[in-house]
Amino acid sequence: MTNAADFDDLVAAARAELDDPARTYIVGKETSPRFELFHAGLSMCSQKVRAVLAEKAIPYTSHELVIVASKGIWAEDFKPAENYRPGYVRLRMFGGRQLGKQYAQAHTGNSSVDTEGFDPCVVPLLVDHEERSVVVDSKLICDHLDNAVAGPIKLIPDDPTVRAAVMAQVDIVDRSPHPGLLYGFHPDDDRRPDFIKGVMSDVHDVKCSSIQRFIEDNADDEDLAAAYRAKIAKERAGKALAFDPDRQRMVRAQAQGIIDGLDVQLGDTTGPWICGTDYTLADMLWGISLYRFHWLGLATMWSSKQRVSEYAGRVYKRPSVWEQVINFPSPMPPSPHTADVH
Ligand SMILES: N[C@@H](CCC(=O)N[C@@H](CS)C(=O)NCC(=O)O)C(=O)O
Repeated sequence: MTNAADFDDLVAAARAELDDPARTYIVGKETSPRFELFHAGLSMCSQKVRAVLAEKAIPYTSHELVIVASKGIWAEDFKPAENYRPGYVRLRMFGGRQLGKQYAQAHTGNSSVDTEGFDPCVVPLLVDHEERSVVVDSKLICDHLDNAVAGPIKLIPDDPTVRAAVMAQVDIVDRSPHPGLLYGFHPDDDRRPDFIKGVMSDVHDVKCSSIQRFIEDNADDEDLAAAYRAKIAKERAGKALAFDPDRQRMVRAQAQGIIDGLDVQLGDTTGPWICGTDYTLADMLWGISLYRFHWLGLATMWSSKQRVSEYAGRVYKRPSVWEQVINFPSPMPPSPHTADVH
């Protein structure tokens, strides 16, 4: 698409489908910001982007989406998740063309575009009105924002050696099995907050039936239907992973391996941050990742690792992480496991 009016129409169509105008607001002092973010309070990938925007003091239009079907939790009537609506998915498909990736259809437990492919039905999504572009993956959005706006801090250093070290850590977090842990029913040690266990018991089926309805309602749009069909395949694979005891044990072991690796890396750094004396995107993403593990009851993975424990304390306290993740106004549902984070 090259036509400016078409671009604006595509963005407007995604906006028009959102249920509640109160969940759209401007962050910062500008009346017509360059950036527009479709995101969700509890989404880890959205948390990464919000923290970058906050760290760099970038104004933006914020659309907070409800990414779980309502079923009487968010509203009286059934409402399909807002990230499945056709206008939003078309906007993602437009942004996704730049990735040159197949749609994700399997599920290994992580949601990295690099290893899993492109999911056309998720948040976050960034619109850059100056470049008239749409960026659809949190790692790419963080990079895009860091390059586009100088701001008070450069989160991805220019020096090629340091940059490579930072991006290696970013990739570890990007490929961590957070969805596998959030959605997964561990057979012996399911520590997730009760609210989450309840939501996850039938979430895959609810997602698939919502999407099936959108396929039927948009039968004339084959590209859209193909995107939806891929999402259904991915969610079916996700359900198989969530309820498979052996694979859940493997996902947990993989997470423990990641924490063990972090501990080694912390032993090697000149500190106080993961790649030396400067705070970078790597520290921000580790803060968000460790807090998610913590919230899921998995701070046990570093209970005997003092370095990780102290590092977690440091990265949680960074104002961008504290305000955009831990204390965000529409927060992750409460967890008994984070009572020690204050
Ligand atoms: N690689 C993508 C993954 C995005 C993703 O999986 N988003 C999740 C929340 S963190 C989502 O929107 N899930 C809703 C769904 O699958 O229905 C990114 O980093 O942006």
